[in-house]
Amino acid sequence: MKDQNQDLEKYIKGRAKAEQRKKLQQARRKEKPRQKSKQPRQKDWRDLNEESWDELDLLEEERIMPRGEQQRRKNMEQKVFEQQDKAAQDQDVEGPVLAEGQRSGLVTEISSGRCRVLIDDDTLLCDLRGSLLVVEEGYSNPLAVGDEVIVTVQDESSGVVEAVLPRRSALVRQDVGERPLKHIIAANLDQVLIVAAWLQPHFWPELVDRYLIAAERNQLTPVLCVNKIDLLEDQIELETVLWPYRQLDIPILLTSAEDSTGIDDLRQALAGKITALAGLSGVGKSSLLNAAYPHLELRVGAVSDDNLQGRHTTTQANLIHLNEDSLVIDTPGIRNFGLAGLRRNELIEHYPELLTLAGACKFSDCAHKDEPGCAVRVAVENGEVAEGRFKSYQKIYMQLPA
Ligand SMILES: Nc1nc2c(ncn2[C@@H]2O[C@H](COP(=O)(O)OP(=O)(O)O)[C@@H](O)[C@H]2O)c(=O)[nH]1
Ligand SMILES: [Mg+2]
Ligand SMILES: [Zn+2]
Repeated sequence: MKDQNQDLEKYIKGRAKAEQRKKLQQARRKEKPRQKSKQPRQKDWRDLNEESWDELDLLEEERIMPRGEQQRRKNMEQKVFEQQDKAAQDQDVEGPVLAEGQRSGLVTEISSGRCRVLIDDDTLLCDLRGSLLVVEEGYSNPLAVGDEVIVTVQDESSGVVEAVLPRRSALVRQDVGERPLKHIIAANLDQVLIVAAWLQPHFWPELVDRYLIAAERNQLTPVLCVNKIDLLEDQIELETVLWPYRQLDIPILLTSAEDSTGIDDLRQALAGKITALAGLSGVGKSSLLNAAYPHLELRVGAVSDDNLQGRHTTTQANLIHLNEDSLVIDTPGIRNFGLAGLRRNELIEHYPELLTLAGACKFSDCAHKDEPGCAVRVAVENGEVAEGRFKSYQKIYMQLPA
């Protein structure tokens, strides 16, 4: 009973925060009444944007909430509190409790219409309540791996998911289709562990940068892990590749699953967190987790295909329990969704070292290719900016819509 109460307590705290937020917003609105009658000029639009960014910065929680989550949260609140009231009446006890026969748990796997939910030490195969299957505002899927859910338990191995508890964060990709829907890859993540190999396969800066952008766009902390460091021959070569990332203050782990270099650091980086794993097949993700947590016995040299949907689910997230309070979510599809919705002119915001230079370019719309007076190119030629970063910027730029 205690765990369930904790979930609801968390929920109530969330509601209190939402209240606070609303009050703050109302107060701000009073302070700056809208001038509806006036035709908006370009500048007014800009002011409005700036103001809303301001607000987002102030309200950390809001910032990490995906679009549409607010409405979902409202609906959820209603459901949970109705449930709570009913349960409290039925059982005549104080404080919030789940309804009879309901438990809360963690979604560990998903396939269309069904999922696995971990409740204490049991995994239940669950159907989704019909009302959940209705496409939610802005989302193409009702729940994701990492979601905390309320389940009506049917027997020791099955149940029905009734509701999804509010998410702390979500890794989302834009769905291709007529409507601008978002697909939730995984929920409640804290960070992204970007795993690259030094060799076999060769370190690939463009892919690392793509993952960094994906992390940033989802408000997740990145950690860069360079594995197979046992294959390194030239330390200077490594540091040349890594210095732009060190300058960006991205935590970097140098590891080897082969000789156990950096495995303690890795364990420490993962402790108490829910971490999304990103990295090419073969860089050593499974080997690293095995080295850090030998009980896992993950298959090495295998593409993760042993889930509910079989081998076709290359974009399906997969949840791995490291220990009591540390989880990893393997997200094979991350390479493809990180940049969805990003436009060319927004890309440079993800390259802070280039962004600070761009202001000094001769032309304000400089694409930093071969324009005269390009400050970015000059800085690259002078070695002030890492060439690898500039190259990846150019490559990704060309792949983005204008
Ligand atoms: N030399 C070396 N090989 C490694 C290391 N880590 C993994 N490998 C090898 O790389 C291959 C792929 O490893 P795996 O863990 O399956 O990669 P994953 O696809 O990212 O999960 C296997 O043959 C491993 O033995 C390492 O640190 N050093
Ligand atoms: Mg693997
Ligand atoms: Zn330029």
